[in-house]
Amino acid sequence: MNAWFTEDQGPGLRISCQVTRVLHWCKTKYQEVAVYETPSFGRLLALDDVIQTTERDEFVYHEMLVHVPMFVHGMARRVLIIGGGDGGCVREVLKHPWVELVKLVEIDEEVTKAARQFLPGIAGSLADPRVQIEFRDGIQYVKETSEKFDVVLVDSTDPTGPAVGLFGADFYRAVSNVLNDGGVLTAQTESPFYNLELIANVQRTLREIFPEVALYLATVPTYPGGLWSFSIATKGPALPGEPLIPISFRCKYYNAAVHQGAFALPEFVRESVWGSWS
Ligand code: SPD
Repeated sequence: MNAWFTEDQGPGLRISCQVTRVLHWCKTKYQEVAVYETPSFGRLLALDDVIQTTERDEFVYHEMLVHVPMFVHGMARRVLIIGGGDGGCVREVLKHPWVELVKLVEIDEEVTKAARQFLPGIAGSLADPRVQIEFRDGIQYVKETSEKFDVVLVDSTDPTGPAVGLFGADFYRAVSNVLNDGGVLTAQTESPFYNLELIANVQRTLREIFPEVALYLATVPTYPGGLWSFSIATKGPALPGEPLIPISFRCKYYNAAVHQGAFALPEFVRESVWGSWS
Protein backbone atom coordinates (compact mmCIF):
# COMPACT_ATOMS: atom_id res chain seq x y z
CA MET A 1 0.00 0.00 0.00
CA ASN A 2 1.31 3.47 -0.81
CA ALA A 3 -1.13 6.01 0.49
CA TRP A 4 -0.76 9.20 2.51
CA PHE A 5 -2.54 10.49 5.60
CA THR A 6 -2.92 14.25 5.47
CA GLU A 7 -3.91 16.64 8.24
CA ASP A 8 -4.83 20.26 7.59
CA GLN A 9 -2.75 21.86 10.31
CA GLY A 10 -3.26 25.55 9.72
CA PRO A 11 -4.16 28.08 7.06
CA GLY A 12 -2.34 26.89 3.93
CA LEU A 13 -0.48 24.16 5.79
CA ARG A 14 -0.83 20.40 5.62
CA ILE A 15 1.28 17.59 7.03
CA SER A 16 1.34 14.21 5.31
CA CYS A 17 2.61 10.86 6.51
CA GLN A 18 3.00 7.87 4.27
CA VAL A 19 0.68 5.04 5.30
CA THR A 20 1.59 1.41 4.69
CA ARG A 21 -1.51 -0.08 6.32
CA VAL A 22 -4.86 1.01 7.72
CA LEU A 23 -5.04 -0.95 10.96
CA HIS A 24 -8.36 0.40 12.16
CA TRP A 25 -11.11 2.78 11.11
CA CYS A 26 -14.52 3.36 12.65
CA LYS A 27 -17.10 6.10 12.98
CA THR A 28 -18.36 6.60 16.51
CA LYS A 29 -21.07 8.83 17.97
CA TYR A 30 -18.41 11.53 18.39
CA GLN A 31 -15.79 11.19 15.66
CA GLU A 32 -13.88 9.07 13.18
CA VAL A 33 -11.22 6.95 14.87
CA ALA A 34 -8.32 5.68 12.76
CA VAL A 35 -5.02 3.92 13.40
CA TYR A 36 -2.47 3.87 10.59
CA GLU A 37 0.88 2.15 10.20
CA THR A 38 3.41 4.73 9.01
CA PRO A 39 7.10 4.23 8.18
CA SER A 40 8.11 7.60 9.66
CA PHE A 41 6.21 7.78 12.95
CA GLY A 42 5.18 4.19 13.62
CA ARG A 43 1.53 3.69 14.45
CA LEU A 44 -0.51 6.89 14.31
CA LEU A 45 -3.87 7.51 16.00
CA ALA A 46 -6.06 10.11 14.30
CA LEU A 47 -9.45 11.45 15.37
CA ASP A 48 -11.40 13.19 12.62
CA ASP A 49 -8.18 13.26 10.57
CA VAL A 50 -6.24 15.08 13.30
CA ILE A 51 -3.12 13.38 14.67
CA GLN A 52 -3.53 12.61 18.37
CA THR A 53 -0.49 10.52 18.98
CA THR A 54 2.20 8.54 17.21
CA GLU A 55 4.46 5.82 18.53
CA ARG A 56 7.54 7.85 17.64
CA ASP A 57 6.86 11.19 19.35
CA GLU A 58 4.12 10.47 21.92
CA PHE A 59 6.64 10.35 24.76
CA VAL A 60 7.33 14.08 24.55
CA TYR A 61 3.70 15.08 24.92
CA HIS A 62 2.73 12.52 27.56
CA GLU A 63 5.83 12.97 29.71
CA MET A 64 5.53 16.75 29.67
CA LEU A 65 1.79 16.83 30.30
CA VAL A 66 2.21 14.50 33.28
CA HIS A 67 5.58 14.89 34.99
CA VAL A 68 5.71 18.69 35.21
CA PRO A 69 2.52 18.91 37.35
CA MET A 70 3.29 15.68 39.22
CA PHE A 71 6.68 16.98 40.33
CA VAL A 72 5.31 20.47 41.02
CA HIS A 73 2.84 18.83 43.40
CA GLY A 74 5.42 16.48 44.83
CA MET A 75 3.16 13.90 46.48
CA ALA A 76 0.02 13.34 44.38
CA ARG A 77 -1.92 10.23 45.30
CA ARG A 78 -5.17 10.81 43.41
CA VAL A 79 -4.97 11.89 39.78
CA LEU A 80 -7.83 12.71 37.40
CA ILE A 81 -7.30 12.62 33.64
CA ILE A 82 -9.94 14.19 31.41
CA GLY A 83 -9.69 12.80 27.85
CA GLY A 84 -6.53 10.85 27.20
CA GLY A 85 -8.40 7.68 26.28
CA ASP A 86 -5.32 6.31 24.52
CA GLY A 87 -3.72 5.73 27.94
CA GLY A 88 -0.45 7.61 27.38
CA CYS A 89 -0.95 9.91 30.37
CA VAL A 90 -2.05 6.99 32.56
CA ARG A 91 1.20 5.19 31.74
CA GLU A 92 3.26 8.20 32.82
CA VAL A 93 1.24 8.92 35.99
CA LEU A 94 1.75 5.33 37.15
CA LYS A 95 5.52 5.83 37.08
CA HIS A 96 5.04 7.82 40.31
CA PRO A 97 5.10 5.10 42.95
CA TRP A 98 2.94 6.91 45.55
CA VAL A 99 -0.07 7.21 43.20
CA GLU A 100 -3.05 5.31 44.57
CA LEU A 101 -5.77 6.15 42.05
CA VAL A 102 -5.83 7.30 38.43
CA LYS A 103 -9.31 8.17 37.28
CA LEU A 104 -9.62 8.43 33.49
CA VAL A 105 -12.75 10.12 32.18
CA GLU A 106 -12.89 9.71 28.39
CA ILE A 107 -15.91 10.59 26.30
CA ASP A 108 -15.40 7.99 23.57
CA GLU A 109 -14.92 4.35 24.53
CA GLU A 110 -13.94 3.50 20.95
CA VAL A 111 -10.72 5.52 21.32
CA THR A 112 -9.68 3.39 24.27
CA LYS A 113 -10.66 0.16 22.51
CA ALA A 114 -8.59 1.08 19.46
CA ALA A 115 -5.59 2.06 21.59
CA ARG A 116 -5.74 -1.13 23.65
CA GLN A 117 -5.76 -3.22 20.49
CA PHE A 118 -3.35 -1.33 18.24
CA LEU A 119 -1.18 0.83 20.53
CA PRO A 120 -0.27 -1.49 23.43
CA GLY A 121 2.91 0.45 24.23
CA ILE A 122 0.76 3.50 24.95
CA ALA A 123 -2.39 1.87 26.35
CA GLY A 124 -0.83 -1.04 28.25
CA SER A 125 -1.11 0.58 31.69
CA LEU A 126 -4.88 0.95 31.44
CA ALA A 127 -5.12 -2.57 32.89
CA ASP A 128 -3.37 -1.53 36.12
CA PRO A 129 -5.60 -2.07 39.18
CA ARG A 130 -5.05 1.56 40.30
CA VAL A 131 -6.84 2.79 37.14
CA GLN A 132 -10.58 3.50 37.08
CA ILE A 133 -12.11 4.37 33.73
CA GLU A 134 -15.43 6.12 33.12
CA PHE A 135 -16.67 6.70 29.60
CA ARG A 136 -18.55 9.97 29.89
CA ASP A 137 -18.27 13.68 29.28
CA GLY A 138 -15.41 15.11 31.37
CA ILE A 139 -17.07 18.51 31.82
CA GLN A 140 -20.18 16.93 33.31
CA TYR A 141 -18.00 14.69 35.45
CA VAL A 142 -16.09 17.52 37.14
CA LYS A 143 -19.31 19.46 37.67
CA GLU A 144 -21.10 16.53 39.30
CA THR A 145 -18.50 14.50 41.17
CA SER A 146 -17.87 14.79 44.90
CA GLU A 147 -14.46 13.09 44.53
CA LYS A 148 -11.31 15.14 45.13
CA PHE A 149 -7.93 14.92 43.40
CA ASP A 150 -4.38 16.18 43.87
CA VAL A 151 -3.63 16.59 40.18
CA VAL A 152 -6.00 17.05 37.23
CA LEU A 153 -4.67 16.57 33.69
CA VAL A 154 -6.63 17.69 30.65
CA ASP A 155 -5.50 15.62 27.68
CA SER A 156 -8.05 16.90 25.20
CA THR A 157 -8.46 17.04 21.46
CA ASP A 158 -8.33 20.41 19.71
CA PRO A 159 -10.93 23.01 20.76
CA THR A 160 -13.70 21.95 18.38
CA GLY A 161 -16.91 19.99 18.99
CA PRO A 162 -17.30 18.52 22.48
CA ALA A 163 -13.78 19.64 23.46
CA VAL A 164 -14.57 23.39 23.23
CA GLY A 165 -15.84 23.50 26.82
CA LEU A 166 -12.55 22.04 28.08
CA PHE A 167 -10.89 25.41 27.34
CA GLY A 168 -13.44 27.57 29.17
CA ALA A 169 -13.90 29.28 32.54
CA ASP A 170 -16.83 27.13 33.78
CA PHE A 171 -14.80 24.00 33.31
CA TYR A 172 -11.68 25.40 35.02
CA ARG A 173 -13.82 26.56 37.98
CA ALA A 174 -15.25 23.05 38.28
CA VAL A 175 -11.71 21.63 38.14
CA SER A 176 -10.65 23.99 40.92
CA ASN A 177 -13.52 22.61 43.02
CA VAL A 178 -12.40 18.99 42.59
CA LEU A 179 -8.78 19.83 43.48
CA ASN A 180 -7.53 19.35 47.03
CA ASP A 181 -5.59 22.16 48.71
CA GLY A 182 -2.22 22.37 46.99
CA GLY A 183 -3.75 20.77 43.90
CA VAL A 184 -2.35 21.23 40.39
CA LEU A 185 -4.08 21.43 37.00
CA THR A 186 -2.33 21.03 33.67
CA ALA A 187 -4.07 21.23 30.31
CA GLN A 188 -2.73 20.89 26.80
CA THR A 189 -3.32 24.30 25.20
CA GLU A 190 -2.36 23.94 21.56
CA SER A 191 0.15 25.53 19.22
CA PRO A 192 1.84 28.87 19.92
CA PHE A 193 2.14 29.34 16.15
CA TYR A 194 -1.55 28.81 15.38
CA ASN A 195 -3.48 29.30 18.64
CA LEU A 196 -1.77 32.17 20.45
CA GLU A 197 -5.03 33.98 21.14
CA LEU A 198 -6.55 30.85 22.66
CA ILE A 199 -3.46 30.34 24.82
CA ALA A 200 -3.61 33.95 26.05
CA ASN A 201 -7.34 33.60 26.83
CA VAL A 202 -6.80 30.36 28.76
CA GLN A 203 -3.97 31.91 30.75
CA ARG A 204 -6.07 34.99 31.56
CA THR A 205 -9.02 32.82 32.60
CA LEU A 206 -6.87 30.61 34.80
CA ARG A 207 -5.42 33.67 36.54
CA GLU A 208 -8.95 34.65 37.60
CA ILE A 209 -9.41 31.26 39.28
CA PHE A 210 -5.99 30.05 40.52
CA PRO A 211 -3.30 31.90 42.50
CA GLU A 212 -0.40 30.46 40.49
CA VAL A 213 -0.52 30.14 36.69
CA ALA A 214 2.16 29.56 34.06
CA LEU A 215 2.75 28.30 30.54
CA TYR A 216 5.36 25.84 29.39
CA LEU A 217 6.36 24.41 26.03
CA ALA A 218 7.68 21.24 24.43
CA THR A 219 8.46 20.09 20.91
CA VAL A 220 6.02 17.59 19.43
CA PRO A 221 6.98 17.10 15.77
CA THR A 222 3.59 15.84 14.53
CA TYR A 223 1.51 18.64 16.09
CA PRO A 224 0.86 21.90 14.21
CA GLY A 225 3.92 24.11 14.29
CA GLY A 226 5.94 21.49 16.14
CA LEU A 227 5.96 23.62 19.30
CA TRP A 228 3.24 22.76 21.83
CA SER A 229 1.91 24.54 24.89
CA PHE A 230 0.71 23.38 28.30
CA SER A 231 -1.06 25.61 30.80
CA ILE A 232 -0.45 24.85 34.45
CA ALA A 233 -2.29 26.30 37.45
CA THR A 234 -2.01 25.49 41.14
CA LYS A 235 -3.90 26.06 44.36
CA GLY A 236 -0.66 26.51 46.24
CA PRO A 237 2.68 25.30 44.86
CA ALA A 238 4.70 28.13 43.33
CA LEU A 239 5.41 28.06 39.60
CA PRO A 240 7.46 27.26 37.61
CA GLY A 241 8.64 25.18 40.50
CA GLU A 242 11.13 22.42 40.14
CA PRO A 243 11.00 18.71 40.90
CA LEU A 244 10.45 18.71 44.67
CA ILE A 245 11.68 15.19 45.10
CA PRO A 246 14.33 13.18 43.26
CA ILE A 247 13.15 11.79 39.89
CA SER A 248 13.24 8.08 40.63
CA PHE A 249 12.60 6.80 37.10
CA ARG A 250 14.02 7.46 33.65
CA CYS A 251 12.18 9.37 30.98
CA LYS A 252 12.96 9.90 27.31
CA TYR A 253 12.32 13.67 27.35
CA TYR A 254 11.57 14.93 30.86
CA ASN A 255 14.27 15.66 33.42
CA ALA A 256 14.88 18.35 36.02
CA ALA A 257 16.61 20.72 33.59
CA VAL A 258 13.89 20.25 30.95
CA HIS A 259 11.29 20.99 33.64
CA GLN A 260 12.80 24.39 34.34
CA GLY A 261 13.76 25.18 30.75
CA ALA A 262 10.24 24.45 29.48
CA PHE A 263 8.97 27.58 31.26
CA ALA A 264 11.32 29.82 29.26
CA LEU A 265 9.00 31.40 26.70
CA PRO A 266 10.10 32.71 23.31
CA GLU A 267 9.52 36.43 23.01
CA PHE A 268 6.48 36.25 20.71
CA VAL A 269 4.75 33.92 23.16
CA ARG A 270 5.76 35.80 26.30
CA GLU A 271 4.62 39.10 24.89
CA SER A 272 1.26 37.79 23.77
CA VAL A 273 0.51 35.88 26.95
CA TRP A 274 2.06 38.10 29.61
CA GLY A 275 2.95 41.32 27.78
CA SER A 276 0.01 43.42 28.88
CA TRP A 277 0.19 42.31 32.52
CA SER A 278 3.84 42.39 33.41
N1 SPD B 1 -3.64 18.73 17.44
C1 SPD B 1 -3.81 17.56 18.25
C2 SPD B 1 -3.70 17.80 19.71
C3 SPD B 1 -4.02 16.57 20.44
C4 SPD B 1 -3.78 16.66 21.87
N2 SPD B 1 -4.22 15.48 22.58
C5 SPD B 1 -3.63 14.27 22.19
C6 SPD B 1 -4.04 13.10 23.00
C7 SPD B 1 -2.92 12.15 23.22
N3 SPD B 1 -3.04 11.42 24.40
